[in-house]
Amino acid sequence: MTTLTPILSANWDRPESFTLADYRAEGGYESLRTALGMDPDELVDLVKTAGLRGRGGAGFPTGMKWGFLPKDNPKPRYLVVNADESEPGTCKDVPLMLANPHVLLEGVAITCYAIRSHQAFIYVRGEVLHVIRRLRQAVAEAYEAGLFGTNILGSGFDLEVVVHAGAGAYICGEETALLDSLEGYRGQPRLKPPFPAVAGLYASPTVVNNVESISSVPSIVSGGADWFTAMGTEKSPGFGLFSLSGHVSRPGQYEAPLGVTLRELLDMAGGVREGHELKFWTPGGSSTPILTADHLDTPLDFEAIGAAGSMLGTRALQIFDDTTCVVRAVLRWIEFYAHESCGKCTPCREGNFWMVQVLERLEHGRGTEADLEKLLDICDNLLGRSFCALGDGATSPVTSSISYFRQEYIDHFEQGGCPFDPTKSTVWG
Ligand code: L3W
Ligand code: SF4
Repeated sequence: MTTLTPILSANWDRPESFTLADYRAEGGYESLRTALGMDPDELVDLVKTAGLRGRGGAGFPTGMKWGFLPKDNPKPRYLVVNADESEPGTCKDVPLMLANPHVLLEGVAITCYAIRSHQAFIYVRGEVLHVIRRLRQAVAEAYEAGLFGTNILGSGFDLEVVVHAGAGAYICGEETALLDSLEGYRGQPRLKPPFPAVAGLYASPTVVNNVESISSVPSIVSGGADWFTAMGTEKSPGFGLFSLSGHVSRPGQYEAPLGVTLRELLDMAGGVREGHELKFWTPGGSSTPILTADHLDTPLDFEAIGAAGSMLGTRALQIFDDTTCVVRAVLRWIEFYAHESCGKCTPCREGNFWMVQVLERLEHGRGTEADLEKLLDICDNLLGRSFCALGDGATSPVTSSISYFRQEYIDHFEQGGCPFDPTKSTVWG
């Protein structure tokens, strides 16, 4: 494995890392200067060649998405940064924006120039007021230094950037719900197609990219496509932030090339908490099917994790040890989806509500074998029949946990209650 990381998190331990002065002292905004001297299409090609894949969960090729913007549409083009990080376990964009807001802002400027947009919005999850303040401060610094506004760095390129605070709804991380919310409407997913690239914000061509995707762009401009593809795997090139949480000795962000394994990440993080064994984990938040200790050596790239029956998602690795009741963990996740369901479509609105009722029954030892079939039946009516990915995602913990831990569900009703002592597990007590 090539070890060129850390990149995005390289300066996080410096006390002033979030300031423009500190960022520039390390060569910050030089990639923007380079980019402004290039042809915009050349930049799109560079990101395509590098093979950067969206870091928000779906892994869609970033350069290809930029290339989808119609050439003959006279409407203004927009860049919208999805900073509505809310997927359970996902906690990479917030520390990135806090510690290194300027790498995101430099990425915003380069991306806007590449896609010929003069207006960018950064849509931030409403609860993280400290991040919103930090970003607004960084944006003000960039305007003052002539990095945003008119005639950026004397190039003739103009760009306005707005930091917008959401109102705290998980569904607004779905790109079209986010656009509705940004336009001032209640955030609910739109029918796709048309994709935002064709008709997005104010029905204009819009690129929606995750914070980490955009923050990776400056290093691709300075390092080049070959440098980027030297990391990771052929189909999942580059590096990423891996967020380890739960029953791990040193939880936090670990930056590594894609294709790193959980075993290698746990080595960096001091292992599963002392005296305990790994029981199950999520590769990319609760919307990705759980995996077990059998998958410790599965490369964390889009293909290998897919072949193992899950998804790379947001690389939110939630670690659960042998003290955790899987039924209780799944119940907590489904309570979240039921709460966050926007209610637009029946399978998700009703399905998640009923899954909570059944899971509660099972967790408290009042379930039956038929309840397991009922859960799987509800999932069958959700997966592929929901309007957006929230409904699909909610089935992941249910179906995967029944597949790996069916006997544990059965133990609950055979023993008339949860066989685990909740005081022994530090996750969700
Ligand atoms: C133009 C086409 N554009 C696809 C674009 C599309 C979007 C991107 C990916 O869900 C996943 C979900 C969660 N012309 C296009 C096109 N695009 N075809 O490509 O689209 P898609 O539909 O594959 O995924 P999505 O709707 O963006 C995202 C999973 O990520 N996830 C979610 C995490 C949540 C957060 C958060 O906390 N905010 O990140 C975690 O696993 O389940 O599968 O831009 O427009 N022909
Ligand atoms: Fe709303 Fe759920 Fe339907 Fe998505 S799947 S549109 S969140 S009700």
